[in-house]
Amino acid sequence: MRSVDMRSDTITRPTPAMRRAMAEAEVGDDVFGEDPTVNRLEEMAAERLGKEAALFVASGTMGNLVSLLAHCGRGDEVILGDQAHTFLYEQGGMAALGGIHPHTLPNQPDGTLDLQQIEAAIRPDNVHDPRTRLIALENTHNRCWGSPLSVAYMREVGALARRRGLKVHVDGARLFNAAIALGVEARELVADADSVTFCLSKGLAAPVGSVICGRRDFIAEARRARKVVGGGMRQAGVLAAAGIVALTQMVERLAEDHAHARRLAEGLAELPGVCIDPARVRTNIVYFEVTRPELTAAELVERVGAEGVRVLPLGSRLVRAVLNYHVSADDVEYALAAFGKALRR
Ligand code: TLP
Repeated sequence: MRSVDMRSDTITRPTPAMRRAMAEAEVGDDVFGEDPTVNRLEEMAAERLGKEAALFVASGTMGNLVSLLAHCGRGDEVILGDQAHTFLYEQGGMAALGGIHPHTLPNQPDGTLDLQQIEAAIRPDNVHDPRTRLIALENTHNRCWGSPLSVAYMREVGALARRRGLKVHVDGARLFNAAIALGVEARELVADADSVTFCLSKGLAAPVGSVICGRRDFIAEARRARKVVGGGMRQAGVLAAAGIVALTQMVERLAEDHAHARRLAEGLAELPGVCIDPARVRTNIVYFEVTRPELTAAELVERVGAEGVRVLPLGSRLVRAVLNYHVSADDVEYALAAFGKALRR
C-alpha cells in the first residue's frame, strides 16, 4: 500500500547526498571546538542569516531553551504568544530549567503579537514585578496555519524591543519556509533579532539538528547553556555534514511543499464535512476542521490511515497535515481521494 506521511515534516529522511556527506565527513571533538564539519556548518549558517556566529544543537527545542537560558536569568520574563511552540510543546523548559517566567499574549490568526499589547505587557521598573527581558516570536507560526511573519512586522518588533531595551528571539524552526513563501532572504526576516533558531531536520530533511545564530558574545553564552543541558556533542560532524547539504540543496525546493499544501487545501475545501479556507495556507502546513457532527478528527484520521494517508488529529475536530519532501503532487491527489472516500462514507 502507498504511504503518504503528512503527520509532520520532522518525518523526512536524509537524502542520498546527505548520507554520502555523512559517511565522508571529517570530524573532531566539537566540545573542544575541533570538529571541522560542525565549524563549517556554523559558519555557513551565521553567514546565511547575517549573524556573527552560530551554534549547532540537537533539536529545535534545545535551540529555543538554550537561547532563552542565554538571554534570561531566574525570574526574568519572556513575552511570547499563547500558541507558541515554546509555550505549548516544550514542557515549559524555560520555567522548569531556567526559572524564566512566560508572559503570554494572544497570537493573532496570522501568528503575530499585537504591538500595543506587547508594549502594555512590558513591566515597569518596580520591586513587585519580574523583569521583562525578551520578546519571542515564531516564524513560520506552526499553530497559526504555518503563517509566515513579514519582514515589516519582524522589523517593527525589533524596533520596539530596542526602544524598550529588550532582546528578541525568533523560533525559526521553519524560517526558510517563511523566506521562500514571502520571496525574501531569510536574513532579512531576522535582521533585528538577537537570536534565531532554525531547524535542519524539518522541511530541509536532515536527520538531526538545529542551529542558533546571533552575536559572538551571545553564542558564547549559548554554548555554555548547551553544555549544562548535556548538549555538548563530540564527533557531531557526521550530523553537521547532512545539515550542510540541507542548507545548500534543500531550501529552494520548499516551494514545492507549499504548492502541494495549497493543492491539498483546495481539494479538501471541495469535500463535504470539512471546513478550510485555502487562502490561509501559505507554507507547508494545512489545518482543517471536521464539521460532520458524528465524525471526530480521530475517526477521520483512522479512516484515511487505513489507506496509508497519515495526518495528525489535534483536538476533537482539528486535523493537521504537513507537506514534506516525501510527498509528491501525485501523493496529494491520492490523499484527496482517500479523504473523499472517508468523508462520503
Ligand atoms: N514541532 C513538531 C512537534 O513538536 C509539534 C511538529 O511536528 O510540528 N519550534 C516549532 C515551531 C516547531 O514546530 C517544533 C517542532 C519545534 C520548535 C521543536 O523542534 P524539535 O522537534 O526539533 O525539538
